[in-house]
Amino acid sequence: MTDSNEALTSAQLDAYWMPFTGNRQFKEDPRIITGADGVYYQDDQGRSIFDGLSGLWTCGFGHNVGAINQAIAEQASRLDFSPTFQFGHPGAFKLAERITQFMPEGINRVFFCGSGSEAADTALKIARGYWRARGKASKTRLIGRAKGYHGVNFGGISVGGIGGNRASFGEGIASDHLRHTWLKENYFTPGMPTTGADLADDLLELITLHDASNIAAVIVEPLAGSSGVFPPPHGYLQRLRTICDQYDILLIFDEVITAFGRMGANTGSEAFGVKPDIINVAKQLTNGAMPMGAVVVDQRIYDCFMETGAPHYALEVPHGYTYSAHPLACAAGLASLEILEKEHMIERVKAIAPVFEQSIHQLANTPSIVDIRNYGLAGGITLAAYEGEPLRRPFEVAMSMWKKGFYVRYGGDTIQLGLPFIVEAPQIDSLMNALGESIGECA
Ligand code: PXG
Ligand code: PLP
Repeated sequence: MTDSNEALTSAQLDAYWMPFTGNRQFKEDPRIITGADGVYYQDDQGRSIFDGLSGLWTCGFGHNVGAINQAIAEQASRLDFSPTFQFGHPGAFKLAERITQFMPEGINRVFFCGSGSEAADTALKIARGYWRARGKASKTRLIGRAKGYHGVNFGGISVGGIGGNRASFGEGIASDHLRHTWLKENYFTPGMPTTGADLADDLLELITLHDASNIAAVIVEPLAGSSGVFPPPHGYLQRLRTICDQYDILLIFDEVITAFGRMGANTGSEAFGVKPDIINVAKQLTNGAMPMGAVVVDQRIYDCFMETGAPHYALEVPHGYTYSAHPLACAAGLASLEILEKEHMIERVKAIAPVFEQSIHQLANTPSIVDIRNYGLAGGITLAAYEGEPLRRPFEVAMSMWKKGFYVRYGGDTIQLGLPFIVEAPQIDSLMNALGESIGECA
């Protein structure tokens, strides 16, 4: 067993370079998760811990979901791996078609990859390739947004807008950034901020600077998740869409967190009423049970690649990953989308989201909270910095929560919540009570 309760040796602790982790602190005081069921984890001390981020925004249906586990096991016994370069297996085609049923009309061609980061770089390459196929090869620059997160690969960090994730790694690819939409006047607004739509006009300034003939695409998260949960201001995404249409720029929605239910809709696109040209998904696609991402494109983009006049046996896109459309991931995806639909997960999110909204905003008067934001089952709390140590308070709060039996995510100056879709009101209550206490302790 890889997850037995036997204590890890220091050689084992030392050997693993943990991702996005303070390795030195962790290894002094390890937090080891050994099991999970429903909305709870078990740790190596036998404690039960409420999962306040659905894994890493992945496990909306809770953990240890029988139908998903079974689908993976059955697939493994039939076909463990199959090449997807020049050959295919049924699950890939079935899942592609199934995904399109959750996408806006016309966004119906699916390129598989292994993660949200791979989805970001894939989408950016497709955008550049599209303009080249259309004879506009100078359209290469990619526009992101401050506070944007598009994973950790070179394309993703170039358009990404979280300083810490870029600054350590030198030159990226040609990009530029819109300002973020976090305005003081909207602090503590439940749901979507009322003002800020005009920030989309930043794109006009970037067009003046770079010229539309040099810009391939704009990529944004419809709701910025990772940097602390920032719902879009009313009208903002509409305005971006209008400008992209006016200047022939592709609009990419990175929906790695927002697709498949968390917004109380199939996608953020549906929740906010704006249709992009490309939608990136990952995480909830397999309920986190297998790594998988996908880039779903408007059919006219796919058709453009098919119609370049190259011989019919030629590759249209020299791009793909060994694990693109891995059979086990496809099986997990098909089982997950079945659950999303048959168990009315989106209706459950819609029903519980108002309880979450009310509950998180009850923390508003807690000292050292600067702002609270929410939409669907995503919430962000910005905490005041200790003098000269902006990152310490969220870390202390999350550690205090862990001791109390709650897993919440901390990053930058925020605490993030991404509740499981199956959460119940009393669980939200206990979570918020504990959070209020923990923030109070770190005042
Ligand atoms: N795009 C978006 C919008 C994401 O949220 C990625 C791309 C990258 O996906 P991968 O699968 O390569 O990690 C993400 C991932 C957090 C948190 O604490 C968020 C993510 C990952 C881990 C933690 O909010 N988002
Ligand atoms: N590096 C080497 C040496 C490889 O042979 C391959 C794939 O064949 C890769 C990287 C890319 O790996 P992946 O397709 O899993 O992204």
